[in-house]
Amino acid sequence: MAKQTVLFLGHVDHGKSSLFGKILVDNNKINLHSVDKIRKLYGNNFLSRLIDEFDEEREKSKTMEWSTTLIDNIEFIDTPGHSCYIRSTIDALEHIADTSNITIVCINAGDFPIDEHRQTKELVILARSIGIKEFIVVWTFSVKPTMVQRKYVKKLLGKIVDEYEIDVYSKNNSTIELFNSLKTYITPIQRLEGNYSFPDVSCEVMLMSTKKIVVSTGFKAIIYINKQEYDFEVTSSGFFVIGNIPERRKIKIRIKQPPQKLSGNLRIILRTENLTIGFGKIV
Ligand SMILES: Nc1nc2c(ncn2[C@@H]2O[C@H](COP(=O)(O)OP(=O)(O)O)[C@@H](O)[C@H]2O)c(=O)[nH]1
Ligand SMILES: [Mg+2]
Repeated sequence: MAKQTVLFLGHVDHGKSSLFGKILVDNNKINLHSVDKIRKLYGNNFLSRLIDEFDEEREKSKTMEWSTTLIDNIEFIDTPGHSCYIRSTIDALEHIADTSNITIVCINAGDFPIDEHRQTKELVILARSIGIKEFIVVWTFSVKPTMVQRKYVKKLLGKIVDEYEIDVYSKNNSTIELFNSLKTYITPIQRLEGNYSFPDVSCEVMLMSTKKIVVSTGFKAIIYINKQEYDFEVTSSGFFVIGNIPERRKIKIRIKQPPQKLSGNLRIILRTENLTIGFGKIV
C-alpha cells in the first residue's frame, strides 16, 4: 500500500505546529511526562514546542525545519511557514511526492487579509505544483472566517475535502474527530498520469506572466511546439517565481510523449491551462 501522509502547510504563526501537537496529545501519542515538562517550561504556548524540537525553534517559537512523525501508520509532516525557510518546505513537499497524501492548510482568519503578503498562497501553489490535489482547511484561533475569505480559499485550493474550526487551547475543542477523519480521507492519489520515461530537454526561455507563479521541480504545464500541445514537467532543481518582470532562463523539462524530432532552435511557448508563462526555444 502506498505510504500515507498528512502535511501541515500555511503562513507562519497560523498554528500548524500547535495543531500537530494537539493531535498528538488528544490521541495519547505522546507521553504525559514529556507534555508536563514542556508545559512547565513554556506555559500556555507549549503545544507547538512538542513538535519544534530544536533549541532555536523552541526559543523563537518558530519552525525552521520540516519534521515527520509516524502515528498509526500515517506520516505527519510539519513545515515552516516563514519565507526564509521555504527551501525546507519544498524539501518536505518533494519528500511526499508519490505518496498518497493530503494537506492540511492552517489559516488564522484573523490574520488573513486578501492580499499577496501572506505565504499561504505561495505555499499552496507549491503544493499543487507537486501534484497535491486534496486539501483540508483548518481555521485556527477560533476566528470565524468571513464568506469572502471562504470563497477566496476555495478558489485557491480547488478541492477542499473538509473544513474545521479549531482553537487548540480551548478545552472542549478536541482534534480526535479530525484525526479519525484523516484516516478515511486519505486515499491513494495517482500523482503523475502516464510514464515520463523520456529524456530531459533543455530550453532557453523568456518567462513572464500577468500573475505570480511559483515554479519548482515537478511543476507541470503545457508546451507548444510546431502548433502542437504537449504536457511537460520541470526537472531542473531549484525554485523561482514568474511574475510581471520578464526573465531569461535556462530550464530543463521532460515532455510527456514528445514529438519525434526535437532538434535545436525549435520555437516553443509555455502555458499553464489558462495563462501564458513564457516563450523561447529548445537548445
Ligand atoms: N489562542 C490560540 N493560540 C494559538 C492557536 N494556534 C496557535 N496559537 C499560538 O500561536 C503561536 C504560533 O503557533 P504555531 O503553532 O507555532 O504556528 P506555526 O508557525 O503555524 O507552526 C503560538 O504562540 C501558539 O501558542 C489557537 O488555536 N488558539
Ligand atoms: Mg510551526
